Amino acid sequence: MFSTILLLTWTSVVSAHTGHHQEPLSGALESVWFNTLPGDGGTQADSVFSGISTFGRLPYEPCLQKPNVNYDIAFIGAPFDTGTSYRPGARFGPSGIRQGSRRLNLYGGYNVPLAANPFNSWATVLDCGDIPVTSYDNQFALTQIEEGHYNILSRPPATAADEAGLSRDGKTLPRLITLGGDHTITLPLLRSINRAYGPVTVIHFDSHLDTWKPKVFGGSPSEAASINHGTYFYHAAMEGLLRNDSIHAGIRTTLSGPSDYDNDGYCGFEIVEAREIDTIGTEGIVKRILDRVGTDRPVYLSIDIDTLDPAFAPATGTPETGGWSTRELRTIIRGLESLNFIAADIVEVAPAYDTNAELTTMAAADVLFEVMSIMVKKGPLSKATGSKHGDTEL
Ligand SMILES: *[C@@H]1O[C@H](CO)[C@@H](O)[C@H](O)[C@H]1NC(C)=O
Ligand SMILES: [Mn+2]
Repeated sequence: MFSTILLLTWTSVVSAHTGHHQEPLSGALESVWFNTLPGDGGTQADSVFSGISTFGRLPYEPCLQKPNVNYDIAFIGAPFDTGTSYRPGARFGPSGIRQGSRRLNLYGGYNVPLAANPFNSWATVLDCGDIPVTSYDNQFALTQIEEGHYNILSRPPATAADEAGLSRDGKTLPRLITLGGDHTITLPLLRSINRAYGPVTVIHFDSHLDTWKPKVFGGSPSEAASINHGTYFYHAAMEGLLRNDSIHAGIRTTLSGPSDYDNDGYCGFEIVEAREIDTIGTEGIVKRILDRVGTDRPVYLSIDIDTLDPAFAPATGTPETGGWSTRELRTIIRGLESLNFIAADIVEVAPAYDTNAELTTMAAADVLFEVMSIMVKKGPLSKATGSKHGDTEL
């Protein structure tokens, strides 16, 4: 078999060089370099372990440089980590998650429990690369992230929906999934979302509250310092970006004192503790979230990888023991498929602390596989809105 291919190749090269005939180059050579062997990555010219990484080996477009590129779901990186309190390194999160996601669609990417294939559906899904982010000026970096995200958010989606009506001005928009970055990035992401949708309900998976007042978390020597990965939700609440029906899940952090929980409620959150899973199980956690968040409104999903126990995701900024397994978090996310997720992020993946087996980046990629699957399953966004158009349209 191999010798036949080599012989054909050699023959073609010789023919081309000697000029005996004009065209056989493409056919014979392409059969060698164009890799279509089953399990080797399907339609692409390189194997699942070779080539340049994009999320799930999705097509890459530098969307910020190409205003006419359209998509239904876009992955976008925000490599920012200068808002961290403990271990830095999440600026390498986007590239690490892409590396950990290579094998997602090795055999096609069909999601068995959800009975959906997010790689082969109605949706155009792209990797838009990273938003340029300075590491020298946090305030400017947050502006870069907001404007970059809003540019990619505010285009018409690739797949026209039957009826518009979800965003503030009646437009239908694509869904964005942002790869962080430390959790500070969620503030500029919510500012961008607010420009399109107004205040949104947030489902926040994390071991930490992240609603701390600046004076509690990091002090406030300056306005720039007051915005960090433990305070961004406090700022988001004060700026009116959150609806007062948001929810955290996976919480198990120590506190400055019980008043942290009062402040958290004021900021608009209810709390599901990580340890509740011991008594109510994954089904109970899903029910707690669904009871809080109705199916009729736009929901933003923010996932800190430290929701997972460090046994499953050690490579993160502020690890906390006593967390959920990757299986449990994936099950809980699949349980939320009835909700209208307009956008999502995954943050605090700091690959430098990972195991050689890339446990954390793999976990982040697989969690996002569930997120993109439920987004695809829900259909185009305007059809997915409950209150105006009704779930029956699905
Ligand atoms: C949000 O709702 C909670 C009770 O559900 C309330 O205690 C809190 O004050 C509210 N926050 C704001 C900003 O209105
Ligand atoms: Mn956290």
